[in-house]
Amino acid sequence: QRIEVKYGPITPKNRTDENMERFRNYGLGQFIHWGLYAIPGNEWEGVSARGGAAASEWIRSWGGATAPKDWKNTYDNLYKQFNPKDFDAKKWAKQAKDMGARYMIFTTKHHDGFAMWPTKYSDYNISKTPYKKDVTKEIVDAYTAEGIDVYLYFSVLEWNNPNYMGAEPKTPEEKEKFQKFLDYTRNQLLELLTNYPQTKGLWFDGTWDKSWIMAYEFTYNLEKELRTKFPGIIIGSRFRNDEFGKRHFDSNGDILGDYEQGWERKLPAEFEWLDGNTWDCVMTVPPNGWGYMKDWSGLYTKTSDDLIDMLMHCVSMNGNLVLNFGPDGNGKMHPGEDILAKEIGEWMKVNSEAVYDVRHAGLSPSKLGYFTRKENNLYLTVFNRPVNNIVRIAVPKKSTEVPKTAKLLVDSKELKVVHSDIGLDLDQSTYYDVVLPENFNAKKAFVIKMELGAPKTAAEKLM
Ligand code: H79
Repeated sequence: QRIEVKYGPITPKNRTDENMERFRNYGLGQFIHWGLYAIPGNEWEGVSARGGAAASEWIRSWGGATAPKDWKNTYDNLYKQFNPKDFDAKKWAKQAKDMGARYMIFTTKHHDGFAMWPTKYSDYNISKTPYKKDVTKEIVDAYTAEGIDVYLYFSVLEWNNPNYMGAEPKTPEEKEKFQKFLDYTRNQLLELLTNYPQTKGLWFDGTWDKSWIMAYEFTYNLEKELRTKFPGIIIGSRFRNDEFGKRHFDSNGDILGDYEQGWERKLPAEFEWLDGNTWDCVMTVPPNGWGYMKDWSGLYTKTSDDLIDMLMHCVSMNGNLVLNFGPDGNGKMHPGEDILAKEIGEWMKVNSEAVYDVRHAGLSPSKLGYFTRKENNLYLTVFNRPVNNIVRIAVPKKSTEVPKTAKLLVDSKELKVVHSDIGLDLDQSTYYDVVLPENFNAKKAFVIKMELGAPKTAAEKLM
């Protein structure tokens, strides 16, 4: 039973315009968390502040055992040291391109409130650093030149803004202050989209406080204004809530915005959970650190195998994987990130056909890996190679399309496909066996590309 929602969705659940189709086709993206937190890199005076237990970009909030007494003040003055001598946006963009990323998200302003662009609306911005130059512009231009679509990350909440409060503003003074903060937020967003017209969309964060939740009328109008002034802009579900305080989805369960932003360091176990919504998953390399961490020792950092598995998990369910990088205070990626970018890029060079422009295949999940589909091509990215090197594909008995041919993306050699109707009536399936080459011994996940066609032999026909 639906209820009346006044501040519900502004755009339809699944926009079909070109921008949204592009979003659904990206497959792989890159997140970049870069800000003042890159300078400490999760440490104070060379001592790891809190190991891997807390996110490095939150160091201003949690301080840690080795923090100086007045660490918040120390932090708020870090901008005087921001002078990234190794920063080369073109190098980052080239690396992202070689990795296979088709979009990127850049932290224009994280919770510390520091603007990585020369905003007119606050002095706490990049132009006041020794570096002075507009890093956001350098990044937007360099990535756009590589053909990588740019999205801007924007934290609404700010830890050190005197006009910001987390609680609901109650007194007239509080209301006036918070209204100033709302106007400031609006100004900054309009400024960003005006300064960087190549921007394809916004990735919002820090919108969970009561003050913002209660500003539903303001945020509703702001979303409308952004869409009117910047047609085609893509806005995630973390931006706002309805008048009943429901975030991401309104009180009727309808998505607020163009893509679901709930998949932060987590993945849906089942396709059905997504309810047909567009989505992306943003993922860290360390367990939970988005900004630069000098010291990765003692932490499990994801391998390229882990990340490729997550990538295929996402795209097999119509989502994108956005892999986070946290460059250091000088503008260099972590050496571990350089290695991952290279390994993923090498894998993508061979296998990106199974990643780009694909959709959920509609088959039962395979224990061997992930299915993706594009037109009449079915891809199985195999992570669990069968001991007998026979890859068994289950197809519904009533299916009007079955695998006709198969090859490996790695060498394009034709593989034998055998209809093996083993007589097991497990789930109304019949089976097709793809026979891998003798002594096949891949050390990485590999992709089998199958062409689908109508079943033709008697045995293949409906039973
Ligand atoms: O930028 C990265 C993180 O710093 C940021 N999002 C990614 C992309 C992030 N900020 N916070 N979090 C992630 C998790 C926040 C959790 C909490 Fe809360 C905020 C716990 C209490 C306040 C939100 C509101 C979750 C529970 C209540």
